[in-house]
Amino acid sequence: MADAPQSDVERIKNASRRLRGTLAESLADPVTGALAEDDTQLSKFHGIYQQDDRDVRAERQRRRLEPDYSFMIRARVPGGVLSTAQWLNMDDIANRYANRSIRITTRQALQLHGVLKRNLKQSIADINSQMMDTLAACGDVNRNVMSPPLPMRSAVYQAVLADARELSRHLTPATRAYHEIWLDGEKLDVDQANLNQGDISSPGKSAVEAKLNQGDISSPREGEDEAQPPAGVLPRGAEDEAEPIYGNTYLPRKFKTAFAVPPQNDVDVYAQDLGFIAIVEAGELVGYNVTVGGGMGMSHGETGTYPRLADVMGFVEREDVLPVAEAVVTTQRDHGDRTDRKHARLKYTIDDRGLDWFRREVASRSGATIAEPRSFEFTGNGDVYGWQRDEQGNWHYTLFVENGRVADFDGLPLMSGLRALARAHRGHFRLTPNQNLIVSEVADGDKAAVVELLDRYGIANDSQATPLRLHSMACVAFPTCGLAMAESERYLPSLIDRIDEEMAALGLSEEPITVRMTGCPNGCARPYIAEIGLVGKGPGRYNLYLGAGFAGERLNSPYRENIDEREILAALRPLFGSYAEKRRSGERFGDFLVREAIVPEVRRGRDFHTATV
Ligand code: SRM
Ligand code: SF4
Repeated sequence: MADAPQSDVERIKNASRRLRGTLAESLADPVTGALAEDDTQLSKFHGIYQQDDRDVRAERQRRRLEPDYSFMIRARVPGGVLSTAQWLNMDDIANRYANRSIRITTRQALQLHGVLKRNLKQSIADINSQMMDTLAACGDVNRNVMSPPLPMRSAVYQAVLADARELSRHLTPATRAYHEIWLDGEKLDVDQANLNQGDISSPGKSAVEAKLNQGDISSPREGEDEAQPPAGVLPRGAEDEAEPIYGNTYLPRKFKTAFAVPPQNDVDVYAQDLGFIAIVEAGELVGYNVTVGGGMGMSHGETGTYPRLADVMGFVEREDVLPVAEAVVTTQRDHGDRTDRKHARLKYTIDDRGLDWFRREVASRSGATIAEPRSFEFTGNGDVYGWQRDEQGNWHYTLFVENGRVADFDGLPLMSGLRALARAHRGHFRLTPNQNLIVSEVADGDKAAVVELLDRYGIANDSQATPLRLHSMACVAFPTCGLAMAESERYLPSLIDRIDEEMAALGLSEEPITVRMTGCPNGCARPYIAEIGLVGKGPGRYNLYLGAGFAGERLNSPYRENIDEREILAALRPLFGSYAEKRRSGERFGDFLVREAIVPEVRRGRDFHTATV
């Protein structure tokens, strides 16, 4: 491995002059709807993926036409909290330049699909105009930092969100390439604007946030000198372009971070490269248990690749979050495998070198004390739907958005409904890691108006969906994802109809079971920690994985390979039957399958392909 040549992406990064490459020239080239090949790798660091419509790929090939190129844009939303003005802005861009839909992702971010090359620059500039960016939404860097979306214990959630945003800012690449290429050199410090948003748990707005909601981010805050740029907007050329954390070639691979507040593991912290589990004692956030080395991606038939749950590395004080995170990142930067991208994630670095070695390295780089982990317990990894009231008395409504797709569907004007809500609502929107949306910080006096809008548009559909559907997720897959082997977002809803029928026949309709589907083994909907995981193998065919823990604390296990819908239902039917008959009180489906030795208990990624009952 030491002598193996570095992967081609390393060459591209190294030669890119801090992620510039020839992106500007590629954008200006009118002859093709695509970017130059090397630039398709670099554009990811800017939050942009080149794609082509897979539904028409073969037909265009037959007619000797260029593929139907367009771009996916991913906007970062650290902690998933965005202002209603930011939502309205994304809605506007989606309708002007994209495919008239917004995709809420499994990492609390937003995606637009179908943007043509000629509209890319304007779309990115428009996103930034509301102090949101797309930098580092993809690429070999730290991605959108997740934080629990539902702020029930407001003070703790507020503190955790602040830490998540601070870390997001700390790990944002320093290159000016993004601002040069997309914003004509203007440097907007979006992360700082996020930090400036102040106490977002309160329906009373901070000065900056009120301006964001008015769409007026360029006017100074109260008491600020008119001649000075407002906080969050730095003057041109003010920074040094060194990449002190990432260096010239950034990380060997993507890197993901999340903060969790037990008992809800709604961010799926064990699936992250780096996680912070809040430890709350006597109502105070005292620090975090740090987790390292989680990841989902694998390749069919390559047992050297596997999903892995993160290890709990130890407890750190709150003030050590940034140095510890930076040490984790730089250790991976220096020791991650740059020769083989299938072996380049932190999970393999840790499995190859050992957790003890990794802990020592992080402790010595950070100077922090990494103590024994403190105790905590997770009870679930989904969202809590409907109306919830936090400890400050504010209301939050979690809306079910099936597979994260916001559009105006036949009989379900979801996009229009959310637009109307965004115009009327005085708090925030929050995106959940389970692809849903929370209308957040609704004051008592405003609740009736929100209820009226939800009813008028008929979008409060969580009461009509079964718990199974409410605990389901599907990745995007066809027609946009270049890696899809089978349908996912477009197929799971109808498969759930069938599974619902099976469960209803056995009196299981009220059972929440986590079910997640992806169109390929990369694992974008985190299928290997679902009680029922379905992973695309080929058109209409899936591998079936069973038996993960309901709180995302245990992996599932391969159960059937390469099966179609009829075979999926045939495999599940008898298992539901014995679950209905033999389950213990309160026993979850995944736990039942493990107790009955139908599938093995799998906690270590290395055992994923080989464990037996
Ligand atoms: Fe993902 C690649 C969509 C969350 C693991 N993912 C892709 C790409 C960009 C395909 C590509 O490389 O060409 C997909 C674009 C599809 C499209 O048309 O939009 C894509 N991933 C998504 C999203 C939109 C799925 C969704 O339905 O929400 C999620 C965006 C999250 C975000 O806002 O940043 C998304 N991807 C995930 C997750 C879940 C998570 O992060 O918690 C995972 C598993 C966790 C992990 O990283 O291990 C995930 N995506 C991958 C992988 C496999 C990585 C690996 O280690 O092997 C790839 C492929 C790759 O990187 O080579 C991938
Ligand atoms: Fe595409 Fe595979 Fe991710 Fe689904 S899991 S979005 S098919 S890369």
